[in-house]
Amino acid sequence: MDIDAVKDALAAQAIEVPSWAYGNSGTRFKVFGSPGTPRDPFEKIADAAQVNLFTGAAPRVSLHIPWDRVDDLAALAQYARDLGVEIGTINSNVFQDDDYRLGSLTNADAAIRAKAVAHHLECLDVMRETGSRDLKIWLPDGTNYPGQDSIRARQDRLADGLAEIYAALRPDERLLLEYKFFEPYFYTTDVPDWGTSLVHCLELGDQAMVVLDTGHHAPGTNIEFIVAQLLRLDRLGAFDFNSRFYADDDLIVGAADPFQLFRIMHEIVQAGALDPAVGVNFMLDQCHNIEDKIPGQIRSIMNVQEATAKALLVDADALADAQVAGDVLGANAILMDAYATDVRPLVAQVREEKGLDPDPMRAYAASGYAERIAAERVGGQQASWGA
Ligand code: PSV
Ligand code: MN
Ligand code: MN
Repeated sequence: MDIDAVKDALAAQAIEVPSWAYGNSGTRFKVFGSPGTPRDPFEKIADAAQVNLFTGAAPRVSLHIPWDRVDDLAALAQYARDLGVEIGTINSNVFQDDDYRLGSLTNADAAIRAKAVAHHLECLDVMRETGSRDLKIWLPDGTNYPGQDSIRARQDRLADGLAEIYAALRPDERLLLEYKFFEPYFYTTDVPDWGTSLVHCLELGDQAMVVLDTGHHAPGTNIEFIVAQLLRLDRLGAFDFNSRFYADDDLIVGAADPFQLFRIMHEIVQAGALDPAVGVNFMLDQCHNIEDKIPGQIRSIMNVQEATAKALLVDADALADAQVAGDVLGANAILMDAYATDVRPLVAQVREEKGLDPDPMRAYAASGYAERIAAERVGGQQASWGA
């Protein structure tokens, strides 16, 4: 085992954080406020920059439009750079406008479809003003009742709308299409699974990639299989990492099922897809309803790092030999040995070698930042958690 190579891979790992994780969020039952909550997108970026400051592994922040729309986007991007981070993926939002009650790109009304396309073109403008490469599309579109609309016609409208958006991409830009099996509609969803997303991406072209949100599958789904398949086809554009126990829970990644996260990262490592050149953008898509948000994000980054470290420790040669030899239990033991390794000292050492505190949770708590923002910021913004 080349431990230096493992450490180099860990030191280079980057995980993008979502601006909306720093706002207050909740369920339809209650949104709990928290002291120091950001009042505008600049303050969300400032909080995200703290996560990068203490982990050294969160150099980009995803924006959600229109939640993060500001008059001077170039100033927002510059502000981010001044704090040591960059603007990452731009997420469109067609889930909070009354016009989209019966769908956005899939709506039977051509005027509403055109409005949804125009919103995505506006997001492309945001990308160009902020230096972002990726447009991430998650559509709430679906139906509640059998017969409500034609399943097939909606797919055709979707294909047309996506093609219009795709045609506006520059050669270095990507369209990332996220799927989710249900909610906010409960009978059909227009992009419910990776197969549907992939079919549309294949039709669009090489710049269209699938987004895998770990919370968007039915219980028991083998997510690492999907990862392996999409990597094989060069169509895994990004992850939205989070944890689910029941549905789209958006809990801290690695909290519910750290073994699943390890299995996912094992597929990534095996495919060499930690390398940014492969094009997989590792993002968090989480909200912190009852826990403190910045520590919640720091813990999330640490969980991804630990799962990655374990995946990097898998003895790939021995595993391949055992697999070829048909050594069922031997192969399984090699994987489980890596998973059972306590990698926390190794990850802490990587941090120290980067000049960081080995314990980012403790270092952040000791920094006084939480107390400072609680005193300075009054009337924090409520993240619009509509999906
Ligand atoms: C939808 O549930 C989703 O996962 C999409 O990524 C949205 O952009 C995000 O949540 C925020 O609502
Ligand atoms: Mn998501
Ligand atoms: Mn979601």
